[in-house]
Amino acid sequence: MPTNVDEAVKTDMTAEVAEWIEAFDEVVAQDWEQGAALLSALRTRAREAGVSATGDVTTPYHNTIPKHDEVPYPGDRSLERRVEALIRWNAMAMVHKQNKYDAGIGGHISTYSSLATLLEVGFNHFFHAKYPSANGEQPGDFIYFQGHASPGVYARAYLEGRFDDARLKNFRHELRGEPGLSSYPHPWLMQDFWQFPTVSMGIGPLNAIYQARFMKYLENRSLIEKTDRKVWAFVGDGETDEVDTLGAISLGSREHLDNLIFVVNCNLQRLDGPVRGNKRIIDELEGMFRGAGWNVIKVIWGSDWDELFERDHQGLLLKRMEECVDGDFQAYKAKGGAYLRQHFFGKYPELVKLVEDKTDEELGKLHRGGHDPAKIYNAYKRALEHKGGPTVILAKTVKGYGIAAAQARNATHSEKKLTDEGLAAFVQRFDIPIPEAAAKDATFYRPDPSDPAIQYMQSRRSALGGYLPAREVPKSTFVAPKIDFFKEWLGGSKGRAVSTTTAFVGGMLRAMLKEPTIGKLIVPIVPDEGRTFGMESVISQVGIYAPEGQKYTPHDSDMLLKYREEKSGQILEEGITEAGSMASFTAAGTAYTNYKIPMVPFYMYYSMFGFQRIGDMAWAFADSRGKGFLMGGTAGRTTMLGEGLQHQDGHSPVISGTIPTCLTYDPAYAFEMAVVLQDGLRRMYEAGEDCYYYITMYNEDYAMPAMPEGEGVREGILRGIYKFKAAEKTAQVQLFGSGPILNEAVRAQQILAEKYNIAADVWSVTSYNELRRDCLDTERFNRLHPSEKEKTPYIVQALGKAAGPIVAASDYMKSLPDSLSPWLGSRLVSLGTDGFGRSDNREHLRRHFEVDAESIVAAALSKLAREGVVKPKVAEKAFAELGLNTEGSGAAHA
Ligand SMILES: Cc1ncc(C[n+]2csc(CCOP(=O)(O)OP(=O)(O)O)c2C)c(N)n1
Ligand SMILES: [Mg+2]
Repeated sequence: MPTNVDEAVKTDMTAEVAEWIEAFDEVVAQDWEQGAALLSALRTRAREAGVSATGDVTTPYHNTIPKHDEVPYPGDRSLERRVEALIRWNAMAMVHKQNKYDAGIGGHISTYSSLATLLEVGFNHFFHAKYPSANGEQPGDFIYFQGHASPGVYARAYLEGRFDDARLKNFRHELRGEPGLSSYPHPWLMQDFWQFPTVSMGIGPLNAIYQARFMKYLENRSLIEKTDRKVWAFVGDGETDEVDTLGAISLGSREHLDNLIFVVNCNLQRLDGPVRGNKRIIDELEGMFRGAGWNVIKVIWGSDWDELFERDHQGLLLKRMEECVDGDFQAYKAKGGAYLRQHFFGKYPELVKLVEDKTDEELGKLHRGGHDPAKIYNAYKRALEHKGGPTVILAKTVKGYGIAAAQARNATHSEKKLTDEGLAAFVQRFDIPIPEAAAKDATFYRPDPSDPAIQYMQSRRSALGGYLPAREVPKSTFVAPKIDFFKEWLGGSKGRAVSTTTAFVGGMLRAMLKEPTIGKLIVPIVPDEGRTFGMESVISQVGIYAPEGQKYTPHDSDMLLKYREEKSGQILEEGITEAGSMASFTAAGTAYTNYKIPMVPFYMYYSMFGFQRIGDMAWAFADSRGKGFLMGGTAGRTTMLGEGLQHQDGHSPVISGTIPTCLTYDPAYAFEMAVVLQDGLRRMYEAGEDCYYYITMYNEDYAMPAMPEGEGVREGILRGIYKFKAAEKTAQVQLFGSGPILNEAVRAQQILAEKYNIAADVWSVTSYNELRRDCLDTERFNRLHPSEKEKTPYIVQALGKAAGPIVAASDYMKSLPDSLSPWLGSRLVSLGTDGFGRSDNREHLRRHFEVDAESIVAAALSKLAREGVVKPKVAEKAFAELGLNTEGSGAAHA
């Protein structure tokens, strides 16, 4: 029966509302959890009744877990405190000492000082190095550390006996002939230690989300056993400003990643100053994560505040906290207890009274939640127990914790050294048992292994399965398919016009997916571009990974090539996120070490939205020693027609060439691609090389020739060049072509012969980057060994006696062929696609960028004219015949 609100009350709801509030207050006074339940029931009711009531995205500024719900701390608090203090000392000493003797070498003190307890509770109670399983051991938890907290992680490994004093002394000294410690987590530099590069802000959290997702993918595809393993990501509060950090959090709840835990170290500061001086970062993050469906646990206040809260019956303490912004909180920690009393408690006489029994020193030491092991333990435990989605722990900490002169100061991030007094105070503050002289010298301190604190930390680690971080690579048992496996593509397309994309996606990829031994290891990744690459058949072949299966009947269910989503689907269809796709590529491409399964990712994407968009991720992939194939589709500035300036890629191989472990190939034909794929599988997975491939794929259809017979073709493809089509008589000119532009070179060869009686050889350059690397290696050898026989770079060997100018044309910038000019000298004329793209068809685009056959012919004649082989007038006449525009400033400026 609806209750009628009478007319008087309708015009003035004040009394009615007051009654409701009073009733609610009564419930809360009895039991605040009942209050929360009542409110939630009311909300549900309102929703059922169609009343839209906006819900709060933030909860009050106090700990999510009430005191009475806490479990007692299971560890030995005093031994843990001692271990933590020793780690703090050694971490600080490491940075201090290095900067004292090598000014400017850098490092960070304050980040770890805020993070120490958050990590230590994890190391002592949560971070498993292994999980036992029926079939032997399973990999443990994955920890993404805040990169610039690395000194603390090293200091712990030192106490554990994994590093000696000499190693610590080589922090940031990696080039001294003995092992050093890298500035930040770099698997490339410390391959037995670090697993995940994190220091480029945002990359760690993004990769962690996709790592957790990939873990479930492997479980759902029955490739690994399901265990309780977790992905922990320690993130800076300033770091959350990076779009990479928060941009993918909805994936966590969408795919129910309850194996994922973020811990945001909310020390309220970043490098320059406060993260949100005028607001509270914890509120902002709570809103974002709750909105995205995460379980949010706030750890704001330490246990010593509990008693104050209990005595504060009016809720004034919470009210006062909610009046403050982070700039205030920072000042309270920077300025100490007396200031806190005056400015925080001082606002209300009741609060002044509340703390009248405490000294200023005691007030100054009131802990924040992120420095209280009991609060942290309870938060971690809840996070572990939470099912159905990811958890974020927002832990309030103090930057520069315990470093008197630097604590909570804006400049603390950049502090590298302490004064003598600062060192002495540190030793006193954390009770480090070393004499004053050793303190002033920042001498490392590691008690004897029999010391109870060391024994304790060792026993905790052995109970949790060993040390972390640790990176292990099992011996490879992978057997790459032999080249015969690809023979269909070595033989050409028998006149049928196809693109290299179709040859790969519809052909080689599908064949690899069917291959009995490696098929299941292939991970096709695509960011909403599957149809562009003709992946429909692959989708119906192996399905799209969808942890909840397909809950709907797809509209195309009665068709042969249907959209198939399933729990054990193999394709990672990422939606429109190249950064997310790259994170999946990273999880898959490092599975050989992290999960001990050599997964082989093929990430197919729009090449323009590759390196220039996610370049930092591609760099971190290399650092991670990642393996796999980046397949840059719709490649080439003139081959990708129609789409124009933002879509036409003329520079990805230039950028990929900057990554030391990335091998770039620009194949013209299917057989070249097949040779590269086969060798890539062999090198990365069978021979265990830590490298990865970037291969361009084009959408221009043409007949794929068979692989030319003859020795050296395979080697040439892999090393970067081979003669594709020799002239009928001795060539006067050499034409280099790559990708579809090789066809233009072949056509130019014909025009030159038929119209101008000039013989030209045509070479396919599959990789300028590999050729250049070989040149550089050879050049270095020759430079450093002047008395030994000079070595010849491969490009020079391959050219042999081939004479005349070299006209090199590709669908990329001229700097690509130009990179060989030191070894080709004045012979080289580069044609490329410098400048912004345009919307038009290939014919017009290639003419505009001067990479079509006619432009190649003209370049050859022009160079021959300069060399006196043909008359300049002949060249000029040819330009007119070929219809070339010789005026204007060219595509580079257009
Ligand atoms: C992409 C990127 N931009 C800038 C930096 C430089 N940098 C290193 S640490 C830091 C501040 C980090 O603040 P926060 O995330 O709050 O971590 P805290 O040290 O406070 O724990 C900055 C700007 C970086 N490492 N990566
Ligand atoms: Mg911070």
